[in-house]
Amino acid sequence: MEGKLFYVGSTHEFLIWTNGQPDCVNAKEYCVALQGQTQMNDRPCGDSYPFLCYKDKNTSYILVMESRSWSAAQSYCRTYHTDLTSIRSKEEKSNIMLTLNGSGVQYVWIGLYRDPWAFWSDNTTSTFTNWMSSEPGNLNSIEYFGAFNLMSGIWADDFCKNSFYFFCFTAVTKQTVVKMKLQSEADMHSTEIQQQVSQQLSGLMLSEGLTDFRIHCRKVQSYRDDQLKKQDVGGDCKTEV
Ligand SMILES: [Ca+2]
Ligand SMILES: [Ca+2]
Repeated sequence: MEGKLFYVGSTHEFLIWTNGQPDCVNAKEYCVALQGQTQMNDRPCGDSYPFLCYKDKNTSYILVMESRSWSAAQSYCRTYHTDLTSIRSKEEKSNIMLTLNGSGVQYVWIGLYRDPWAFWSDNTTSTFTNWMSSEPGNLNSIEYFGAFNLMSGIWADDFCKNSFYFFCFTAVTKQTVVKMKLQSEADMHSTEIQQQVSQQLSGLMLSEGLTDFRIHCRKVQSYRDDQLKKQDVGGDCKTEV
C-alpha cells in the first residue's frame, strides 16, 4: 500500500488512505487522523481534532469530542485511558466504526504517526540532522530522500528520481585472535567437555560485552599418550573476536 513510511515491512489492507494520501504536505504532516470516519490522512500534528482513545482492560474505544493536538490527545488518552487507539485488524476497525457512527466528526486523531527522517539506509538511527533552513520542504509532496550539499555540508530533501553523485562507506572490522591452552584431569578430547568449556568461555565473553565471536577447540598431543598412567589430556581453545 501507499504510505510505506508509516508501515515498513507489513501490510494492513483494512486501513485505507484517502485518495492521494499520505502526502506529507510541506514536510509537516507526521500524524494520522481518520478522515470521514473510515479512511486515513496524514495531518500536521499541531492541528486540533477530536480523538479516539482505547482502554486496554475491556478493549473499549472512547471518542473524546474535544479538539486537541495529536500530542495533547495522546497525553489525555494515556492519563485517563490507555493510549490513542491503534487499528490492527478488521475487527478493531469495525468496533471503531461503531464508536464513531453518528458522531459527525470529519477528522479524528488515532495513534498512528511517523518519526520523520529517523532511518538511514544501513538501518541505523540518529537524532542528528543538518538541514538547510528551508528544508526539508517535501516540494510537491514527493521529496522522500536526503541529499548533501558538498559546498556547505547541509542537507535537503529531494525526490528519488533526481540523479546525484553519491557516497558509499565500507565498515572496517577488526579481528582479534586469542589463543589459550587448557590442561585438565578431564578428557579434553571429549566433545561434551569441549562444549562445556566453550559455554563457559562464551559466558565470559558475553559478560564483557563482546557478542561477535567464535570459539574453536583444537586437539593437541595428549599428555596421556606419552605417560599412560596419567589421565591428563591437553587441548587448546582459540577465541576470535
Ligand atoms: Ca495529508
Ligand atoms: Ca526539498
